[in-house]
Amino acid sequence: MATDRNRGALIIIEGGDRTGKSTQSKMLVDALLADGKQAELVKFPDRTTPIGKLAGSYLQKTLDLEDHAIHLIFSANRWEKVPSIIERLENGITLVVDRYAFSGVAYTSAKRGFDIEWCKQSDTGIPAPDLVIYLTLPVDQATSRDQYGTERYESTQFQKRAVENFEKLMTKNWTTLDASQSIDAIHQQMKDLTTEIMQQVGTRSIEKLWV
Ligand code: T5A
Ligand code: NA
Repeated sequence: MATDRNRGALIIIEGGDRTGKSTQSKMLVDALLADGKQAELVKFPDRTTPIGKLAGSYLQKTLDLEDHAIHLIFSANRWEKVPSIIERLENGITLVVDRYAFSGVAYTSAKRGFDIEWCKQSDTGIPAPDLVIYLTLPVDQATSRDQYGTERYESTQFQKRAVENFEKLMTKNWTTLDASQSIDAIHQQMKDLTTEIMQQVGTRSIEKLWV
C-alpha cells in the first residue's frame, strides 16, 4: 500500500554480456547495506522460478524454444516479480536490478524478423526505472573476459547487434559508464549515481515502463 514515506529507488544495471553487471550489482547492494540503507539485489532472468528454469535451460541449450515463445518467457519471468518489486519499493527498499526489459528487447530484436516495437509490447507496463546504468565495453574486450562463449547468444556478431539495440532504447534516465575502468572506479561512480537518485525519488509514484 502506498504511504507518505519515501519509497526505494528502482536502479537497473544493463549492458552487453561480460560488461561486469553482476559484479557491480552485488557490490552496489553491499555498499548500500554497509551505509545502513535498505537495498536488495534482483536478477533477470531469475532462473530459480518454474518460468525462469525454462529460460535457464534455453540459455544453456538443453531446451530449444521458438523465438517468440522464449521472448515471452523472459517477459513473464519479469511480470511474475512485479508485485514483490512494487511492494519492496513502497516499503522503502531500493532495488538494484541486474538486467531488465531492455535486455529482453535488445537480445530478441537482434534476431532476424523481430522489430523493437513488437519486442517492447510484452514488458509494457512493468515498473519504470528511476535510473538505468548502462555499462559499455567494446564487444571484443567483453568476449575475452572469463567464461565467455558457452551459453546461447555468446557470439561476437550477435552481441554487436544487441549493443546497437540497447542504444536505441536509451532515454534521459540512462547513464552510460565505461566498463573498461577498474572494478573499484566503476563501483564508486555507480554508488554516487545511486545515492543521488535515492534522495530524489521521495514519495514520487512508481511509473509504468513504455506507457
Ligand atoms: N537475456 C536476458 C535475454 O535474451 N532476454 C532477457 O530478457 C534477459 C533478462 C544471460 C543471457 O540472457 C539474455 C542476455 C544474456 O545473453 P545473464 O544471466 O545476465 O543473461 O548472463 P551472465 O552470463 O550471468 O552475465 P553476463 O555475461 O552478462 O556478465 P556480467 O554480469 O555483465 O559480468 P560479470 O560481472 O559476471 O563479469 C564477467 C567477468 O569479467 C570480470 C569478472 O571478474 C568476470 O570474470 N570483470 C572485470 N574484469 C576487468 N575489469 C572490470 N571492470 C571487470 N568487471 C568484471
Ligand atoms: Na551476469
